[in-house]
Amino acid sequence: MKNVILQSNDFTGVTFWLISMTMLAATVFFFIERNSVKASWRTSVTLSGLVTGIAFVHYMYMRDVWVTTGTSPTVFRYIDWLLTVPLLMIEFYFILSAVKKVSGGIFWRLLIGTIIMLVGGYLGEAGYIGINLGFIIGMAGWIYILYEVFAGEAGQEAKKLKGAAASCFEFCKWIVTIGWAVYPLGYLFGYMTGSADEVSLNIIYNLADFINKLIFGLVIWHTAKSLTPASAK
Ligand SMILES: *C/C=C(C)/C=C/C=C(C)/C=C/C1=C(C)CCCC1(C)C
Repeated sequence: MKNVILQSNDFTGVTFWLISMTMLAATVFFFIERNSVKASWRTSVTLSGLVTGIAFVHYMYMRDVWVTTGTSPTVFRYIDWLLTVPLLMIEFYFILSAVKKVSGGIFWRLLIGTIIMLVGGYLGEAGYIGINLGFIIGMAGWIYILYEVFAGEAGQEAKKLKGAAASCFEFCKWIVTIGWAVYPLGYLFGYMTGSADEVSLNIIYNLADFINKLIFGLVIWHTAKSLTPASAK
């Protein structure tokens, strides 16, 4: 218990503070803005607000733990992930259904695949099952949902989209491929091989969350806004 207040040279601690504040601001923003977009896009913007709202509360806790103890176990993050990651993933269903009629199967496959990915990772990281088994289950879940948005039914439906909705789906698809790769890499280097230290790991996770939760939400909001005719505002 060396630091009980935030130290000015504690860069990781500063990023915990920055992210918690921006998550709060984003939450307020998304909930106010949801009423200014076309009805078919409101659920998507609401989900974005829920994601940043849950992350905000969770970051406040991780931030305090970090400042007082100088650590923030990755297992803590799973509490946030178990709620926010499924909400992010079902955004693909809501992007599609904002512009066309799509089957509910897409929704369930995205939700279930995401939960398998997270539960596998959690069980592995918390020590309930083997490290490798947890990683394999987690990777299988991730590959399954990537398949769904690239080549599965969701991916096929997305090919029929046009304009802003098409670019939105495309952008979100790459976020869950490249932006999300940080977390399995964290599992690999932080937990399986132990070669990444907690300071760098937490900075990277904090930055990744900023992109994967906040920028992701902003792109959806921006798309919703651009597809809302002036008369409907
Ligand atoms: C806002 C938080 C986000 C977007 C967190 C995403 C987390 C993942 C994509 C985690 C994925 C994992 C694997 C693909 C395999 C190993 C276990 C996980 C859970 C770290």
